[in-house]
Amino acid sequence: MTAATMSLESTSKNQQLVQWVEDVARLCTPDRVHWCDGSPEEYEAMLQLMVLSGVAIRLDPAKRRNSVLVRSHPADVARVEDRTFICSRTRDDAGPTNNWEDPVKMKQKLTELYAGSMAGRTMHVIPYSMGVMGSAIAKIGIEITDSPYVVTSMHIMARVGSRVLELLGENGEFVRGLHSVGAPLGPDEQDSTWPCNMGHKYICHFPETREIWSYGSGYGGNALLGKKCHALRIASVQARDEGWMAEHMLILKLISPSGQVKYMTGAFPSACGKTNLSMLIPTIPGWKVETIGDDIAWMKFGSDGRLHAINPEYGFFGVAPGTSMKSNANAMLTMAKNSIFTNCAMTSGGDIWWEGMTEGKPAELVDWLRRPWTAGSGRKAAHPNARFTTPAKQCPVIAPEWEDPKGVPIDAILFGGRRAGVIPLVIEAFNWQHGTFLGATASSETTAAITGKIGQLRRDPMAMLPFCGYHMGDYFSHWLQMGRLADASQLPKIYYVNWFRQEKGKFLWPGYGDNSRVLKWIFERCDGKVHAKETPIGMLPEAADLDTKGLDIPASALEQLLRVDIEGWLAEAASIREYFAKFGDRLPEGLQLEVKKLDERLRKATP
Ligand code: O2Y
Ligand code: MN
Repeated sequence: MTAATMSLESTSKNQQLVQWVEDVARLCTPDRVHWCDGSPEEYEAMLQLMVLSGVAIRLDPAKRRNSVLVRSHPADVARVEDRTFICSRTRDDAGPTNNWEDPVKMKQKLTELYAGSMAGRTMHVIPYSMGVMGSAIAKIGIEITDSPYVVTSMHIMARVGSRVLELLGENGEFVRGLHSVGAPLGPDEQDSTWPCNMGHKYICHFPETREIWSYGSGYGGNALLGKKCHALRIASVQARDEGWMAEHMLILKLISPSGQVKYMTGAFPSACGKTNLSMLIPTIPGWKVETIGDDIAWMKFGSDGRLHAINPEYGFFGVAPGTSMKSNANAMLTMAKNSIFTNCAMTSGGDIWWEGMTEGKPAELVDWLRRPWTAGSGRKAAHPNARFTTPAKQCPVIAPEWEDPKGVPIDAILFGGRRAGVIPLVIEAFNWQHGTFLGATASSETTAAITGKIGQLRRDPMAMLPFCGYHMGDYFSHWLQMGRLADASQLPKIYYVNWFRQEKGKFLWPGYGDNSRVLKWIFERCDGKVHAKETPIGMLPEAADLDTKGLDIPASALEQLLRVDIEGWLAEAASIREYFAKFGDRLPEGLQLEVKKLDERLRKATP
């Protein structure tokens, strides 16, 4: 297939879809409409278009087969939280943690922007399934976009193509995603290498009608609408309404030396190493991790009464800088072929490079801004949010059951954040309500990458702060409600972990593969095989029960990592109370009770 032979006729029997596509084409006035079939030929045709227009550059196939490097506009390099809106009918339904705009007003404004916005371009219609096609947990979406980069990225990140339309049939439901880079072309106008709109960027969600309208950005989470927009913001609303959970969580499978298996999900704020944890190589002999997903989990109760999780995605869209054979060998091996690299540097040998990939730096590169770069320049060669987009099935440790339509039964849910003080290495929740409380209070000290400010405490409940499509107080209630739906003994146990504890500016815990030592303790707790001590903040390991064999860690560091700092926790409880006040009367009673009980337990323990 070449760009000239792309399918221009609708292949759908779904009249609502056909009508919507016609309406959008009338509004956006593209030169042609292309219905994506999801074939390898289509992927190649799109890559070729990107290469010819200067958006993409092919990497040396001897080094990285069938892979390209794409460089974006310097003003379009990441998700834009301040331009992301939840346009629910009322402001209150979006809640205090989301930007809100009236849906009618927002649609008026965006309709004006979309008018003629695809002139000179092709409008691609991408049918996609989040989750294995036909799974009872999966959902269908259609993304309309004028960006070939989005088409190729969606090929990797979701299950795309004609089969989705067959599954949709005449009356199937789907999430409608409309995306335009907002850069129409005049008849003789030359395209830029990364079209986007400098003046207007909007990433809008209409939760009641399950619609996404994105305008002005061609980058990542702003443009690949199946991911954050659909699989988290819209899906969180669908999940609330239908009694399941859409979470910002990795899914991993931990295998013991005797071959026993536990499945765990983990919610960590962006840039806390979720991808690394999901494909970790344990340092404890005989233990193995396999990957199910690195970013999003959809969870639903199965007929066995247990919570089952699927990874709705088909690929990984990971942060490149810092990824290396040392920090995440499995990710490096996954992206050895068939991958798209965005905003990485390029070597003289036609491969990619980023900070932290190798011990030393190459002497010369072309940086992500296409400028010559030398090791002594003092500049970063790759953008800090440079990304790899790579098929999950290429991961050497992908679990064989990662595409099981039933999902995998979850034994433990992990929450975490990046905290230098107070929060111990691991806490086990007393029960589901207490676990929900731990998740709701999750926090990180900010790195420059998140807010531009360093060391400020940012609460990121369940790592969903940028991704919850409705009022966060109602989201907490939904968590508590899910707990009530199941027999307590069938529910996953809940943990809070903190790999980032420091003393005098030095990390106390080695992290990376050694995090498997904490996972092992959790595994054994799930089987009731290891003791935990009851403390005011939750159940904690005895130092002797953490497997530290072969680890050079002083007893004092371990003691510090597992200590309950009563004074610090009293301050933490006060800060949580202040944070919770933000949710007003939408904060569920169960969470109010948990902060009160925490405070009481701490005061009782005060010497
Ligand atoms: O900046 C972007 O558009 C990417 S954001 C992202 C991508 C993959 C996984 N997680 C995230 C995130 O921000 O949580
Ligand atoms: Mn994420």
